[in-house]
Amino acid sequence: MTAGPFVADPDWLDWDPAPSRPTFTLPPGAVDAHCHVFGPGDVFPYAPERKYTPCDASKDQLFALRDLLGVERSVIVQATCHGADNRALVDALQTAGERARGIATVRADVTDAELDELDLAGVRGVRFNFVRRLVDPKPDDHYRRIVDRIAERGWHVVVYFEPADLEERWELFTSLPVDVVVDHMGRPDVRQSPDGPEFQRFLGLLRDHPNVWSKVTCPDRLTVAGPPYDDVVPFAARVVAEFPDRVLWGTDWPHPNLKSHMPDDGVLVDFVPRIAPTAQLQQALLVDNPMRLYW
Ligand code: 0GY
Repeated sequence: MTAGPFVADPDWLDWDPAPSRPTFTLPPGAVDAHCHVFGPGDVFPYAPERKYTPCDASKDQLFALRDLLGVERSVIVQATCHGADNRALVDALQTAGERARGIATVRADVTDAELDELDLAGVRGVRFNFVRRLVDPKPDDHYRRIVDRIAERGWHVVVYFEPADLEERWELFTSLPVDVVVDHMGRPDVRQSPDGPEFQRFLGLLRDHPNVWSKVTCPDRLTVAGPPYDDVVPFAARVVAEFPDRVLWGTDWPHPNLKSHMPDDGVLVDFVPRIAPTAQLQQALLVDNPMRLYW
């Protein structure tokens, strides 16, 4: 797929244009709490500082998937390929109205007027990304300055990191005076045991800090075995069981930077009852938790 004036990276895997209809029926009001829009590049250019060039994935294509899967609302997360230029995100939020909320990326010198505009569009937080293949992480102070700006608005922070970053940035992550949502369970190495030190450190973060939440997303990114992601189930099910009121689910459409395979979004919906096996857990994960945090 081309991306307007941009050409996607040579090894780029395009999102699945014909996902299967899931077997599992999402409850009324279900929220996809982690998805993105890319461009289209001819309308919303990709950022000069980006580390990858994706194929386009427009708001209309996102909303079509939402409807196919039986999702009611979306939380659209600013992707690093757009840097701190939130125009594509804001445009998608304005189109979706009450059916979407957003997570933006801002610089430390963002103005109050810019934050007001983002808030009005439906942005409810900022994302701090520590994954080196996506961004050049900054000193803790940079993130603290931004948190000082957004805390008073009632916004929260979404963090994307890998296990080594958790140890390195523990002091930062555990001292933020807002809710902190961790992307993709902090990317555990699923070849290790969920009872091993790496994942126990992550569980300890949630145990000891009631303001920390986790997305139980991206089995497709974490798996070694491949679909239907049996090897990720013990990790995600553990988090859902222990922290039923602080977990979020999402598709991660359009699935940037995957290398082994492109997931079928219907299969990602069918993953839900395997990690949240009761109607009560599903209601919390899919509806009550994201509604509390974002609406
Ligand atoms: C994700 C994961 C990835 C990319 C980004 O903002 C991004 O570019 O988050 C990744 O490559 O692991 O959550 O979409």
